[in-house]
Amino acid sequence: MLDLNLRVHSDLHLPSDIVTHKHFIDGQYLESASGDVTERVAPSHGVVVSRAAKGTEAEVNLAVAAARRAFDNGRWCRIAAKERAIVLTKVADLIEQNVERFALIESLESGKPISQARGEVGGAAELWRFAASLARTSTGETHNNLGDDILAMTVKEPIGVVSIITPWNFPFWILSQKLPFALAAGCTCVIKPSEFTPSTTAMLADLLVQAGMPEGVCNIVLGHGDPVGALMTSHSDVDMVSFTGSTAVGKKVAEVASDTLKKVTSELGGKNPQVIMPDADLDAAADAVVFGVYFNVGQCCNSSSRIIVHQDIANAFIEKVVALSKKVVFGNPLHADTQVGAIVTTEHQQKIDTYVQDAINQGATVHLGGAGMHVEGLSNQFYQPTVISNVRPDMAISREEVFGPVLTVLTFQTLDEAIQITNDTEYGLSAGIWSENINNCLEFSRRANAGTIWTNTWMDGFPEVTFGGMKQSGQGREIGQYGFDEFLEIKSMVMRIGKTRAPWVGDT
Ligand code: TXE
Repeated sequence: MLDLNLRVHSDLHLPSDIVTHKHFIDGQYLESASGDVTERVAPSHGVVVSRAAKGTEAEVNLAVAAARRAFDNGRWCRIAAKERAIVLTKVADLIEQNVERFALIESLESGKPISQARGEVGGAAELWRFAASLARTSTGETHNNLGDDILAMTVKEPIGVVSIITPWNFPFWILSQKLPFALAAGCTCVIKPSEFTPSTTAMLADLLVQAGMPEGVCNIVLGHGDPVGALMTSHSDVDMVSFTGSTAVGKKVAEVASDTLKKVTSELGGKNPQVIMPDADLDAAADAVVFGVYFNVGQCCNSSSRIIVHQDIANAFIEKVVALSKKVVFGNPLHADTQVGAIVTTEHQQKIDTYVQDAINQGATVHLGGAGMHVEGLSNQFYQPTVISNVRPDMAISREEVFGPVLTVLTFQTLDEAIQITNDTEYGLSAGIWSENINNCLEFSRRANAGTIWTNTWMDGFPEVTFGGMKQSGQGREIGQYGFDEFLEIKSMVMRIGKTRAPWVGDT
């Protein structure tokens, strides 16, 4: 058995009741017409923790019709932005009042540590507040230089009905990267959480009602990608799809949506590198590498699963990373100290292990871990912190999104080479560099093909700073001003001042 820092006991009790959820459509809570439900078993504890209505096309049609009506009658998009901001700010306050309740079920459904779940739910309130501020400060442009008799302006209008489809890895956080921004813009929404983590999205419905959100503005349909997500993507009454998930499904969403030419924004996978230069603060870099790969058990689009380290310091750096990995607290998500919890499903755990075993069979060196693990009194759905070197850039483990606590180490000799390896991927979500030399940092930041570049840090994020991917990591941006603008259409208004327009049809 590995020498790991494990926690097996809970600080919190499992809830005595299974939480149940209905769809939320046009202000009403509805069972599925079929009566079907989906149960979620906590990956860490192996017991059923929630039971959610399992939607069909019937519920999607009702939800889209409600969102369409609520948009077209202007009950949300034509009120003053100040009024929308007041509702969004109230939702933020209510989220903060409900952190504990939301965090417990989020932790149980996803397997993430309770401390992290509290941070994500509480932190999401700031996204709602920031979106509220953008609602009030949105402006367009005027053109006052087109001639004495012309005044033109561009105004921004909400795009319409938005389908929001979210994954299981950060259920409430990712929802909050999208929904408040869409609502701030004046859009109405149909939301589908992952079938693995429906609870916090479903529980938001109550908070929306308490905050005074008009009926039909936000509709929540629970269920699977097929048929719920698929119809939310193809429906002709939907104007935009905002999707976070796998690159494979993201491509499908873009393809299906193209039939009606609806707008798609997507936040997909990543294979994110951190480059470690020999002059870096190696202790700080090692800590960030460990954080980058084990946070959320590596089930994170921003996971820094590829370390590109200078050859001269590679062995010493790997030793530091392995030593720190053994200190990270793995185990029971309901223990206050736990930093790394369970893997979302057994199928996903198998997928992670296949990447690792294939790499070993192809000659990779395992410095730590390399297998699933059982945590005493809990389940088998945990994976050992794993550090692997001697991988080639062409191996699947170096190129594909493993989405587990698995670090691969590649080496380089020059900054040019490090940048070439960084960009040798289909993905382009994030990248980082560690160096005390500002020129190295700036050159890397300009030449790395990724939506976010971190310098001497990893995964620092702010509601103000936009986020999204290049290449196959997605389309469009989330959060920040750019993320808000995705939910707006631009309209040009051109006006003659006085009757100065010469007639097109002459007298002859
Ligand atoms: O994602 P899916 P999965 C990556 C990661 C992971 C892999 C698979 O590599 O191992 O994806 O995860 C809905 N039309 N990421 O299978 O299937 C689905 O119900 C419309 C990266 O869970 O993409 C869920 O709500 N929607 C990622 C959402 O899409 C469909 C986060 C995501 O599920 C659909 C998660 C369809 N045809 C996984 N099929 C990130 N960017 O962080 C499914 N869905």
